[in-house]
Amino acid sequence: MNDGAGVAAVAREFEISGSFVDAKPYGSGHINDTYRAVFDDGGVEKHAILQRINHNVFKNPVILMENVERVTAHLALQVAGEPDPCRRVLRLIPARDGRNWHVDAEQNYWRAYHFIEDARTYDAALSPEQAYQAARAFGKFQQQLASLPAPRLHDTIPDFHNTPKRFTALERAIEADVAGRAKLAMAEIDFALAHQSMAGVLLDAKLPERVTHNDTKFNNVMLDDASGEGICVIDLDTVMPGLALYDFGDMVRTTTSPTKEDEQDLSKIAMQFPMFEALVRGYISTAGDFLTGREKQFLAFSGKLITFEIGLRFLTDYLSGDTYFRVHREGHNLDRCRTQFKLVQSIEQQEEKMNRLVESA
Ligand code: ADP
Ligand code: GN1
Ligand code: MG
Repeated sequence: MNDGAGVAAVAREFEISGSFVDAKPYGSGHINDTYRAVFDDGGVEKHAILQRINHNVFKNPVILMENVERVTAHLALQVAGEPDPCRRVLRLIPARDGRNWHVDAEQNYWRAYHFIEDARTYDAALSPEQAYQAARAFGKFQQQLASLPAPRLHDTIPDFHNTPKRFTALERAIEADVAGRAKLAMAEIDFALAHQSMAGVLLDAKLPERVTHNDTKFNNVMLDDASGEGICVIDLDTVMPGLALYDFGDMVRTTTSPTKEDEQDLSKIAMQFPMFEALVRGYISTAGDFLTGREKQFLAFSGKLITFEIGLRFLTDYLSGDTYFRVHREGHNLDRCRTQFKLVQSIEQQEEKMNRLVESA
């Protein structure tokens, strides 16, 4: 559907100077379609990010874009005094009609961002220093958005991190077994059912609502090529009211194990303690001032819970015939579920030690 010609036509709808050269799929996200577009501006090569918003997942792209507009404008004010401010926040490129998005003939919603040069994302963390930088950046992001003026942001996906509801969705998928795959996932189904009791813990803990990112995968923060600093938090579709621990938990999920999320060799999956230690240090360095003692108590647990929750979601999608997450091979969502559940086990084995570290941080 989004062939080269289609993307070229979309690119021309945005206020980007120069002539369009090409656009290639970019990044490894599971939901939206992201392209890196190249333009020739009087002999100078320029880049932009073009994204088609997945409206099966984000039912209301207009309220989503309202959130993104408010969040990026607020962040821009916060970074104004810092060096190189333009690379520290996503900047929307307006469409030619003045709005910050474009709707194509097939009712797809598109947006464009200025390209952040000389920085990149990684699908897995290469060192504790990278983990530290990512956690510092996500903590700073939460701290900067603590002063976002009212009104409350829209919930772009209601109950996004409601683990008990995710659990119920899995139970329904097991029952329906529409793709006839339950027999291929018995061990994973058993694991999920045996861990049900942890699902409601964070919701029951009466923790403060904050503005959170909600998708703090390690590859949603850009690290500066020269300094290694976590320079810009990206992928803002799920920024909405949430718990700070959803964000910390997803950092643990995506940063502490040495492989990508879809690794098939499960012997490689483990929670590496030095990575966790770096995450705690990085996160506390920027979020420490506003986090309550009670939130801190759940830092290690949140890693286990969010890893479990995303595992539930991968398993649910596998059983439902892969309708939500983009897949690239047979059994892809089952592979992803397996890495999550293996990591949950690894966290369980080290949880006491992780809690001791948090207490002393
Ligand atoms: P997805 O929903 O597909 O994960 P992202 O917004 O995370 O979408 O973008 C996908 C990838 O594109 C990112 O991992 C990052 O490498 C790159 N990217 C996104 N925004 C920018 C930007 N403004 N400048 C440079 N690269 C970007
Ligand atoms: C999706 O869009 P992407 O790839 O950053 C998903 C997250 C999951 C993640 C698992 C809107 O994130 O919630 O944690 O995949 N995003 C949405 O890799 O569902
Ligand atoms: Mg992303």
